[in-house]
Amino acid sequence: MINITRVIVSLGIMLFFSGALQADDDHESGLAFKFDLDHDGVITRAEFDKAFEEKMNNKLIWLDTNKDGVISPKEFRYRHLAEYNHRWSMWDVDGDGVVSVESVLKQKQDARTDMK
Ligand SMILES: [Ca+2]
Ligand SMILES: [Ca+2]
Repeated sequence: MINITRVIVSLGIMLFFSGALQADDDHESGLAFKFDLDHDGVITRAEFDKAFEEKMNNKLIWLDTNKDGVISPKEFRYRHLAEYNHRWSMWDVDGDGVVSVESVLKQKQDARTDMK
């Protein structure tokens, strides 16, 4: 029971942070395409639910690095630390250990402009 509780708590934390970090327009449009499983231009609730299930199952598999069926806090931290380190290396281009909020916002804006 303790492990199940841990997984549920971890999932809640994971969903909160992934939502907080990725909730922007690009992410929403990406999700819309992903959730339209049969690519007919319409997302049904059934497609939405199925896409969510697949996404969560894939994420659970990804998080469970030793494949024992339990996601430990160490595994959870390990996977997300890699993502955060990658993000930091993208932000701190000159490697001086400091980034301005303005430069981060500018990078995001430049990335959007490049995509257009
Ligand atoms: Ca569809
Ligand atoms: Ca595990």
